[in-house]
Amino acid sequence: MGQRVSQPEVRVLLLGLDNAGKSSLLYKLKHDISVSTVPTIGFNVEMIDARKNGKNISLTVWDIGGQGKMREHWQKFHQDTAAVVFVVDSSDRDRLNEARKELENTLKSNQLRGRPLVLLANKQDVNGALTVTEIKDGFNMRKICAGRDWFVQPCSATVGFGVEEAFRRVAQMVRLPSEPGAVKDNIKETVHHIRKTKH
Ligand code: G3D
Repeated sequence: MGQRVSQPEVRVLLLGLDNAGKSSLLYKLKHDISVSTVPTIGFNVEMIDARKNGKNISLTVWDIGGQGKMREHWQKFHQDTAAVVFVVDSSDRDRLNEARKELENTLKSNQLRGRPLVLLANKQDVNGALTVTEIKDGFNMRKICAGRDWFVQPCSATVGFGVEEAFRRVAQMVRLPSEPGAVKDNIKETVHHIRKTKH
């Protein structure tokens, strides 16, 4: 953790419908490729080491969930977010439209304008799961992601494939705090802010 202090930190928001696999994904990250966690205050956050342009960076991945209490903080989260990872349950054809609407709404946020998006087509280990092409077409990705970088990554949070690749992709796509147009993230300030306003 000490080593990380001088590393650029960027915030990544992990979103998706309930049951899409967000917790499983964070669990996978925590146990396979991340080295520390900041648990407990109503949401999950993991710090992941990544490389960008030959430098070490930290991605702080926030799963703020849909709990009522956290909603008041959403705007703050959006504001400081450098990239969005949206998780889709590729095995749930019935909820594809609901997921698309959720994503579309998220991308309308002014604070997220121009931020890169990685869509995780999760649960690819399930027989009959929607393919990346089906999801791209079903979500009309070219249209809803106009004006931002985006990428669709097939993965399985339980088996483990595709997850590291996705976050490597995120690291490539984000702007670092030192780059023009970047957003600053400060995990300590945010945790402090939430603790202060929680009660
Ligand atoms: P959420 O945090 O987005 O709500 P969870 O989703 O991580 O809780 O996952 C919901 C369910 O989907 C869990 O099953 C979990 O094991 C399963 N799941 C998550 N990712 C995958 C995957 O890649 N493949 C498969 N086959 N299942 C996955 P349970 O049964 O525990 O509810």
